[in-house]
Amino acid sequence: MFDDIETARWGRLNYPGTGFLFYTGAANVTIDHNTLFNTGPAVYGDISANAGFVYRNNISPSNIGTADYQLCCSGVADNIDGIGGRGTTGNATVTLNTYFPGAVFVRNVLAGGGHSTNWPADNFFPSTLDAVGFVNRTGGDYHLSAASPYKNAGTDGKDLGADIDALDAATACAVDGSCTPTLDLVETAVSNPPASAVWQSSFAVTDTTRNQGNATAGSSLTRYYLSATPSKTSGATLLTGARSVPDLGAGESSSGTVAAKIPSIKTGPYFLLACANDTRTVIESDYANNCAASTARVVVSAPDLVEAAVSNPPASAVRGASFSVTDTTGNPGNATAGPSVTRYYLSATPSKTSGATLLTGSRSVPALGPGQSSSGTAAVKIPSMKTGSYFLLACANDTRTVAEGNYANNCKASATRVRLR
Ligand SMILES: [Ca+2]
Ligand SMILES: [Ca+2]
Repeated sequence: MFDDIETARWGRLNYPGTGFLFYTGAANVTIDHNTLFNTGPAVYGDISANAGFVYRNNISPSNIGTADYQLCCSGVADNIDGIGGRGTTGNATVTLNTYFPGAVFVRNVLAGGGHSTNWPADNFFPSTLDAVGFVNRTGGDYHLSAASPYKNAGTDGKDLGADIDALDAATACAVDGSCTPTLDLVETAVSNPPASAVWQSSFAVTDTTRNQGNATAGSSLTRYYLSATPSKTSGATLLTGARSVPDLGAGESSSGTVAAKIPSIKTGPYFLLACANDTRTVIESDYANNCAASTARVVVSAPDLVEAAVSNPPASAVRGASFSVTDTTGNPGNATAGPSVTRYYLSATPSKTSGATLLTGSRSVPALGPGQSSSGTAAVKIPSMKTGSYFLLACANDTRTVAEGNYANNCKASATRVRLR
């Protein structure tokens, strides 16, 4: 919305009262949905070809008699109504093609101008500004009235001219000084998670972030949590996956769907939380309202592979020798564990440390449902290693093909030790 574009108020340079003035090959300029009150040309371009020019859905006076020309180029100095160019005046399409290659010039109201061949097709030429149908032009209300022929007439189906409601909302504070600009992002909706899920699985979350402040908020990040309570506390677990939310004007919302992945957490029921501006890139007046909780909860379950039993090694052995190990791998977790591999070590201590030596030979364990176990015997071979006294360790899921939250309980040591000679 541009008002008071006039020489009396702003002085005069070369192009008095011009709305938009551009020169010298300005490329890809788009002027869309503006309302302007200018005493000179609404738009003026000159000097050289200006490619990619878009002028659409604008309302302005045409100003015959107060300006030399409307949109022209390359030395045209005659008074014309419309778009002119050297040697092309009289044919708007040729002028545009010559001086504004690729131009779009449609759905503009040019009030008070004559409809001539100097204008491209699909523009509007009411006889006066009052014929445009503003709600109260002299009173400064530039909404279009319900009776205006230019209501919903834009290329996008919106009213021609500026979006006065959006403008009022965005400038309320600046214009009347009655309030302090505030930014306040909130979550207005979050989808329910699946009824059940296992560790390391992903599911889709759809949510809506809204700016209920009275100024434009910059871009932000909405993140997701699983939480035992519907409010976010320090115990909430951040999920992998976040949603980028673009700039939001006052009252604007952004909805979207992303995949969120559950990390290894304690099993049990959880609410899904969506939290706006979770990295606090936007400075807000209120952060207490940034999270929304799902109404339903997801029950998170997980496999947990453990070693329940392991046989004793021989009392003594030599390096390079083989022996049999019988062990039991179980799943006391509450979700099915996929196939896994149990491997074996000799270790100076009953717990597995970096000093443990992996033996050649392993055992394939099939998928195990909750509470199930698998026993079996494997032949293992002692590699070249330091002599001494060692425990035999059997370690479930030792290649970590199954995602578990607790890997600390995966190994079991023999009761007796082998003396390695
Ligand atoms: Ca907030
Ligand atoms: Ca485990």
